[in-house]
Amino acid sequence: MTSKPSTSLDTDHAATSTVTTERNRRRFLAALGAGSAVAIAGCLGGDETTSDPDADTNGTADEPVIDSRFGYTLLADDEETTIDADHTVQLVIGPRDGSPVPEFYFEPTGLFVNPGDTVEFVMATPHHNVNAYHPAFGYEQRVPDDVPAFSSPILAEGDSWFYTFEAEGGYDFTCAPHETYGMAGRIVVGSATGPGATPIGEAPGDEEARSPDGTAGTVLADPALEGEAIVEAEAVVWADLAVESKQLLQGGGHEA
Ligand SMILES: [Cu+2]
Repeated sequence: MTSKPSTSLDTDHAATSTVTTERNRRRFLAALGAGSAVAIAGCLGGDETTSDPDADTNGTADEPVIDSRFGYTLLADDEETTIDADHTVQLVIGPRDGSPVPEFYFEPTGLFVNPGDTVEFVMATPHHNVNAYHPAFGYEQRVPDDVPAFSSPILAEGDSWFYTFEAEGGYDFTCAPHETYGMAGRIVVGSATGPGATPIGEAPGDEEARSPDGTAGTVLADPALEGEAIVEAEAVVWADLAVESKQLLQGGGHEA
């Protein structure tokens, strides 16, 4: 009925905060999991069977799984996880002659791998992703049949994303934030076959399927990135592509 003085309200608020903090602490302890609880119980009770390997939850049991849809993201500050990759591709931002708009590219831009090989995509610069040209994303199909619509998150400098290329054939992919600037690449797995080996704009897809957009389309159409050329060279670097293939078609800076 009577209004409380403000100091009382403050005290109530402080008490509520304390309760909330305590609840969060309990949730945190619960989140540590059964393995930790066993370890703590072992300490308190003098249990001598603490050598049970199942009680050790400190990461050693968690083998990284490279998902066929989401790959595996390894953040730069994760110093405990290591994954063996067969190949490395850098995601790069570099200067562009005669334009303030930089070049965005995969290095190497074309790569040959064997079926089952794992590729580490290294964020040499920030704010990129790896994004398949897949019908589920609204594109013409430029990956082998039955390959999931794989993509990485948009990542920060120093992060890595791992993907294992299982099915044989050509795989085209882009960096979604920088597609129109020409950031696209091609990996040939085993042989230059399948939908990804067809010319740009001629791969399977419904009427509304988009082809690689902007400069990504001209980059992927560069003769140096033809499937057989990649098989021959094993790696095609950005400098191997013609200057005309890299010219900006959208996003400014293009001069006829
Ligand atoms: Cu990018």
